[in-house]
Amino acid sequence: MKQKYFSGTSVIIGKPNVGKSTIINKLINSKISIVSKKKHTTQSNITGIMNIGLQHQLIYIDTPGISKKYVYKNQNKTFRNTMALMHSIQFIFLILEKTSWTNEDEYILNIVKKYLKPIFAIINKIDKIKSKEHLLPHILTLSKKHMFQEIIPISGKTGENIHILSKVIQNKLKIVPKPTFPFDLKTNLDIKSIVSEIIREKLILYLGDELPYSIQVSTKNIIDRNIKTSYIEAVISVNNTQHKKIIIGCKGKKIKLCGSLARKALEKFFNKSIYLSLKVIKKNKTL
Ligand SMILES: Nc1nc2c(ncn2[C@@H]2O[C@H](COP(=O)(O)OP(=O)(O)O)[C@@H](O)[C@H]2O)c(=O)[nH]1
Ligand SMILES: [Mg+2]
Repeated sequence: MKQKYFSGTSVIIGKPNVGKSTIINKLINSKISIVSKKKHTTQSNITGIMNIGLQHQLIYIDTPGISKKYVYKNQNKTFRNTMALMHSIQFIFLILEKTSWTNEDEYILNIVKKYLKPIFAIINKIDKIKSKEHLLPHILTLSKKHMFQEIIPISGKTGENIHILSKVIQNKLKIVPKPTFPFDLKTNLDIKSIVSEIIREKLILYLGDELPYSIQVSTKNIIDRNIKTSYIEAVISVNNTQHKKIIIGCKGKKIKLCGSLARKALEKFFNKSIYLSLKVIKKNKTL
């Protein structure tokens, strides 16, 4: 008899900073998407894969936050990319923050409900809700906004209730003739992209609001020197000399510190010693 597979893709959407990336990392138990206090950290759609046994594959897509002002300008490529996904996914996880429901949430709901896919309202950051008795009336209010499949309170940070997200879709998966991704993958990102994202996260963390949004990190080489050590070479591209100065800092102090934070995070990720070489260049200039 032919082997059957079950698969389903959920897109994780919401305003910036509601915890979308934290949730995908927790779901697949691996850091594939950048988390930060700064808005608009996630720049592209990132796929996380959760395999259950050898037949069930739950695919999650983390997306950049949707912001009314960017959509209005209609020049937002990331928004268009997210919307392009809507036809091929099965479930929508609309991430909301604590007991709030804002105009932006309403706006996002109105956009995504047009795709007629089941929408789950996910109330994130419940660890920050002081009086839990506010939760129930909020759930009631939400249930009047839309026929949500379910309304689920969770904490991406502590992991509370996170398993419910996979449970609710597990018996709604569709039968597919072959797995969408190989069963040993956790993400479709290649290893160089993951390394670049880890470095970008540390730059955001350390440079905060000073950091220009336009920077790009690109990992050029990952060379295994031996089983215990790898050499990684990455390039940070910036738009102009001013941005370059910001990142390098006085006597190279900033880039050194960011490099050291990134190296530690990479050592944790690879579980080996890392020698990290970071270069800052102006865009369109080859090395
Ligand atoms: N207390 C708390 N903080 C959270 C939770 N989820 C995310 N955060 C924090 O919220 C901020 C934004 O998270 P992030 O995942 O980058 O949000 P995104 O922009 O929606 O992807 C970060 O500082 C996270 O640590 C949560 O469940 N509880
Ligand atoms: Mg994010």
